[in-house]
Amino acid sequence: MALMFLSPDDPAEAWRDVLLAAIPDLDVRIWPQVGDPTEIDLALVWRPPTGELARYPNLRAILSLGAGIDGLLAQPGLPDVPIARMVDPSLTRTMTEYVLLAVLRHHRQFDHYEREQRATRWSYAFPPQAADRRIGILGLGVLGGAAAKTLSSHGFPVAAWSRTRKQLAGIQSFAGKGGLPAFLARTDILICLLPLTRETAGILNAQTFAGLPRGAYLINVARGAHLVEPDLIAALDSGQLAGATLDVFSEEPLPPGNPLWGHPKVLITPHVASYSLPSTGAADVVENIRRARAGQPLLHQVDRARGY
Ligand code: NDP
Ligand code: OXD
Repeated sequence: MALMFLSPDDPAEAWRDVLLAAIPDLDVRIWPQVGDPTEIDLALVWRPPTGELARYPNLRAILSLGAGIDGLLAQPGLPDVPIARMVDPSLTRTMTEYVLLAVLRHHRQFDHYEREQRATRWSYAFPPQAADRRIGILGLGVLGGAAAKTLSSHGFPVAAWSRTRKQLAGIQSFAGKGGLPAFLARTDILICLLPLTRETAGILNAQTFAGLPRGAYLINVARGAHLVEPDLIAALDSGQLAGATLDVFSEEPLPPGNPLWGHPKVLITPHVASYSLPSTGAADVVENIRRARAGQPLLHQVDRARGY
């Protein structure tokens, strides 16, 4: 049996080499050179072409190269086999770096100074204290949890909203639909690190923005479909939101005509907030290859009914 590697974005040869270093007799086939589809029992994938996974009748498991598996679950004909998502120290570290950078850029008013420089204006603004800037993170999983701890260690009051209540030292926990209004009301910088599911799609909308204090800031690093773009533009233009850092979009690449590109209060990055590396991500993938072939539950196995 063989493992198929399929990703338009990840380094195929580097992944093959780290997997072979751990399992020398692993048969790794890099898509589209996969040979006989009936010989493929494992798929290590990111953004497969629509319907592609339905071509492999003997799949035992799908190992995602991404942490978010919403795209996989939306695939037509997706085989009914266990799916594991990516959990990788590099993915977590780079997400934490991105979130910290985006928070500090707004907190220390670099977004304001970037605009002022373009207008050739020397405009001193009194620097705020971290203790006075309340951070709120939607999603307190692997990535939200790491970001919460780092931001808290920088002196920001941090709260997080999740499906189930959490106990994390120094982090205020809010849970469920009922906990959302109080969480939003105490949040000056809102960071979205939720998985995209039926429950969370469109959560960054006019009602959510209205629940934040006036002048709050948004950082969306989860999925584009969490955000209702016209509601964001209206909130920015009315002053309800002071600005936004956006890494993910409903349509990627973001089309040239999208009004977000030219909005003076928006910083856009091209879905680069975090990335996994073969050197650090391989350990759990190797363990999952072993588990899948032994018929054992996978590490980081997705609950399909929950959607993450
Ligand atoms: P996890 O599965 O570890 O964490 C998800 C968190 O969201 C959990 O705390 C969960 O609550 C919470 N959650 C899920 N559904 C709801 C809901 N309906 N209401 C409230 N809370 C909810 O995911 P990760 O932290 O690993 O990743 C989060 C997302 O980040 C990914 O799904 C992906 O979309 C995105 N991502 C973006 C990247 C980028 O480069 N921009 C890179 C990597 C990931 P509970 O703990 O109670 O289950
Ligand atoms: C992921 C991503 O989910 O890159 O890993 O968005």
